[in-house]
Amino acid sequence: MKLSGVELRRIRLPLVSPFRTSFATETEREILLVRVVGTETEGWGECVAITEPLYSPEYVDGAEQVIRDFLLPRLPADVTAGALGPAFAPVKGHEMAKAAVEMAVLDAELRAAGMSYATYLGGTVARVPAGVSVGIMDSIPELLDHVDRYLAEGYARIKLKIQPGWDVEPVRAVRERFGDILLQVDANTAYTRADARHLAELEPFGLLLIEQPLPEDDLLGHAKLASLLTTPICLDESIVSARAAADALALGACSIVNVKAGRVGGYLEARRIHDVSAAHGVPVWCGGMLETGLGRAANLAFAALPGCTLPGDVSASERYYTRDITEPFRLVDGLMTVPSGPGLGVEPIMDYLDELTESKRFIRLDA
Ligand code: OSB
Ligand code: MG
Repeated sequence: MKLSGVELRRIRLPLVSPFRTSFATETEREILLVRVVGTETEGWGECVAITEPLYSPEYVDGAEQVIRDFLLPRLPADVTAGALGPAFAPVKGHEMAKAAVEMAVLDAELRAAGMSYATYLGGTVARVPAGVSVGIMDSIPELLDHVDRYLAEGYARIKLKIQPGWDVEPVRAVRERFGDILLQVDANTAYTRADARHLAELEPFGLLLIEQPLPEDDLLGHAKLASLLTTPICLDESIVSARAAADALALGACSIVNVKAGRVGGYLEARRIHDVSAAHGVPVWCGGMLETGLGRAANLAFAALPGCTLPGDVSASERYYTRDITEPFRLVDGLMTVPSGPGLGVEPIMDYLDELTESKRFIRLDA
């Protein structure tokens, strides 16, 4: 596939309510979109990097610069998504920047071939159950109200964001009020090895998993914690590649993997993590980064893979945005529909996208 150019577009989209984690409170998303333009086809990518480097070292301005200055000059003249791994390998890290370019190239390639993302990745189902990630709140009654509403909407599992001072009591309150629901927690690295005894206080609540309690580079700490607890440890931030996933599994640092294509350099590497986990008999699930309908479409395709045996953070558009940039994804009978059209199977609504756009530049590749 020959590309004539790439558009880098920045949009700003308010969230329906602030999303608070142990590392930040997000009230809006500043999003970098990548549009690749070929002779017969176009493709869209969404970068999951957030405004500040608080979840991982990447951030949206940095990702834009890396794409412009270091990734686009390395695009092969005849490009396929499969060729990007080797082409981008000399650039260390910056998986979110690489993933955004790959997502757009793969979309263009699959649109030209008339194949959906789900078919390409190996999805086996047309609909997937959805979980929802619930931020830290000011009070337990407020949390219970949110969880109540999400359960009424049909979400199949609830994930509570936790941090020191907001962990055992909110989990207890949700368990007591809602009984035997699928419940898990995510600490986004907020604890240390010294908190093992405290984290063990979560054991009586029958959680599906504890996600990323310790710093991302503390695989051994996670392995030690996993040997103390019966609640499974799931890793998110630590899993930056298929090799990191294989190492984490070999070490016993986790027994469940959260896969975010954006965090690992793209959907091809995400697929490899799925495969290596499946080979170990380890369940994976599709994580989320508050994506718009574009990233959501690709995540749903990933969530349709057979190894994704736990509900993912693939919630409906309205959980995040009053108005999404694509036709909204809806939760129907507790399920989200996996797009089946060519490529992502969705497109941005261009008038609305233009209204949200803060900057846009087109980089010609044939010049
Ligand atoms: O750790 O999974 C996370 C959002 C932003 C950054 C990190 C995380 C999250 C979420 C939201 O938990 C998941 C979603 O998109 O619904
Ligand atoms: Mg997480």
